Amino acid sequence: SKLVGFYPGSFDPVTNGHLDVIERACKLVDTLVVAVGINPGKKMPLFAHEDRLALLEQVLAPVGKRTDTEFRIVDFSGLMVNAARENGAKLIIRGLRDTTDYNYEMQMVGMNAQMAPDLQTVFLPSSPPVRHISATLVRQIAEMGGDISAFVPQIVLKALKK
Ligand code: COD
Repeated sequence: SKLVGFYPGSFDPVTNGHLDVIERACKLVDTLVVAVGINPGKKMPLFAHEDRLALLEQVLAPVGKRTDTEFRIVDFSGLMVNAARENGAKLIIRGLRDTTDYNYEMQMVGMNAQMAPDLQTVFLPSSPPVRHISATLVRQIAEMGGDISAFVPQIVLKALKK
């Protein structure tokens, strides 16, 4: 049977760090569902929800052509475990950069495991060249007029200029 992975995030905006996780997740699953959710802790979005979905579609189109993995880009509100199940996923994929991520992710994985013992979380460690990239800091730099070209795909830069 086909293995479906669920990669949830805010993707505000999609960064080269997210892309790295996606490229490597492709090697593990037959279908990768990239899911734009709502992080109740993040209150000042740079891009609207629908723009984030559109940007992901554009960024992932060339990746989809290079791999056998099928991509689905979806949005969700509510719990990630419910959204993962609704999309037929057995695996939740998360990236791991540092101990801040680790502490936060270990809490989530623990709570999610009790709510949804049918799902497993897989952590993909950051590749060194993108390990420092954070969408939160990218948002700050962009809002203050700084250059974010080293941190995000070209398409995001173009969208930001508009
Ligand atoms: N390298 C590797 N991984 C990275 C990098 C990088 N440079 N940058 C980001 N990542 C990883 C993150 O570690 C994360 O795994 C993923 O990419 C997405 O990151 P973000 O920042 O876009 O998204 P988050 O972490 O804010 O997640 C938002 C969600 C909407 C997924 C989350 O808040 C959520 O699930 N909310 C719904 C309610 C819920 O279920 N909460 C959990 C209850 S236990």
